[in-house]
Amino acid sequence: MLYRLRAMGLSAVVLEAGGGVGGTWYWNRYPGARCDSESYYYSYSFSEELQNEWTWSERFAGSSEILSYLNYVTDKFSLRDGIVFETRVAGAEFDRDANTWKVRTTGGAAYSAQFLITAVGCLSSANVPHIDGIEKFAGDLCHTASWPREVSFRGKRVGVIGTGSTGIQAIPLLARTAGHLTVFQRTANYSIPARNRPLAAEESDAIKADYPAIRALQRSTTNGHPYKIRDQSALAVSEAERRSVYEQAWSTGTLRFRAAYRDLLSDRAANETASDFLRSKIRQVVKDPETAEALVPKDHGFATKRPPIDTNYFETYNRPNVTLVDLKRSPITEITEHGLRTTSSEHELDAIVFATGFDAMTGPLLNMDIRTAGGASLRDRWREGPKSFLGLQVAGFPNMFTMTGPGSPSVLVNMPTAIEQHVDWISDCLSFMRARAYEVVEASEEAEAKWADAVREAADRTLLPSAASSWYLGANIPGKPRVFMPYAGGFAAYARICDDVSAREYEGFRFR
Ligand code: NA7
Repeated sequence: MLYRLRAMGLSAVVLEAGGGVGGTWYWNRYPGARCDSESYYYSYSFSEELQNEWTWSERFAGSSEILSYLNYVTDKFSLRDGIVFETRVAGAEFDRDANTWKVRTTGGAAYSAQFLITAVGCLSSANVPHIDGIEKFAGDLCHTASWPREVSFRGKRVGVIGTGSTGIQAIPLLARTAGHLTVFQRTANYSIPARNRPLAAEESDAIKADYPAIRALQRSTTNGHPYKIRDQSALAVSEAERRSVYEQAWSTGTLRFRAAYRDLLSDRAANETASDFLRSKIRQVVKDPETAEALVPKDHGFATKRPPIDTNYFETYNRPNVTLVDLKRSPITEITEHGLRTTSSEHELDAIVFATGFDAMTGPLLNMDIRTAGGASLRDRWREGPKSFLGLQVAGFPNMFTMTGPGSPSVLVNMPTAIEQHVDWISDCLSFMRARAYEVVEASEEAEAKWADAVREAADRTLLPSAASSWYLGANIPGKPRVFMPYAGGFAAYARICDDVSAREYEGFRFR
């Protein structure tokens, strides 16, 4: 966004809480942190030169390589001097007389700007559960989303709480060095092997040569990935054929498994065929039948929650130094000075790792205490759940754009693709305003209400709202309203809607 604003001749300042660039990849440095989309398209497309000169070393880049890439991008486009690091926003309020946003930071600094563009990420507000006695624990406590720079669990008794994408990436690596690893699992999860491997020079060259087609394909698909979902129902083929398709998808690995059939996320019976296949894989891999059964997800269908990909996750439970505790059977009651207690047992631990996820999508925005003219807060406005027009603007909050905000496809899409589409759209809107000498843009309440219906209807056409414990629904945070937050109508369809809105001179927005 900064690059684009500068290219338009606008001055902009980026306030960044971290001590360096990278966002997610700056904070999430836990062992095994790696992108779940393939590196060559989990990258920017806005500069052909950039995508041709950067070479990824692995099919799935690890966090340190992604961080190097993001630093490289920052320096290549001379963006560092536009970023104020270690600066956290404490509050922002719109001044209707001056048509400016006044922003306060936790360090006491103040900024004013005509536009406030939030680029705070969807998964950046860590969820540390309230567990009785947490303050008494004498060992190391850490959350994967703010991993300490210097920490070693070598030989220690380590407990991990959480088996989402993060836990599933970290657990195999933590198990290699821990004396003993105890995994505390609330909801069993599906996972597909990542099949990560180094990218050979010829493969990278071939990808680079094919970039125009890859990018065009990404922009035409549901999830912003460069492959199409098979246009066939899982129920239209014989069991043997389906099994062979799933075996093939299993050996290819990656999130591409979701593309095996077109109705995996819209038809319960179709979904069940994939879910059953994946359950059978867990039972095959995990040797102890009781552990295997506890690891088999039974309460939700495959990919109705964000599906993780892994390297040796289920295999890790065959190690003698790894134990699974099923919190569905015996929930945590308290943390003690020396460990963790459940309703059925006590576990002595030297370290507890919270892989407990995030207050997704709304958390990072609401933490900033954003208020419109007159003092009404976004928190009050969103008490019943987030509402926005296109996930880009909130009625009553003029000149504020929410990049990858709730109501946009965001987390259902390869993130850089979603981000770049928003950067383009916001830049075009600012150019439109400049050409017409408008100072203020604000989504109308009618447009916002209609979009809220569209977001709900899109989700209801899928099985996504059926996963009761999903963070897409806010279900992981006690007291959070249960509203399906991202737009599930697909990336390409969403981008078309945004383009139509701008082509009709930003219908649904008011300017002055
Ligand atoms: P997730 O996917 O939200 O996973 C968090 C895990 O922590 C999940 O298994 C939760 O169980 C568990 N959890 C959360 N709170 C508790 C409490 N109080 N007690 C026990 N267990 C708990 O976060 P991740 O960081 O793994 O992944 C986030 C996204 O990052 C991922 O989807 C990708 O987009 C990248 P639950 O399932 O809620 O029962």
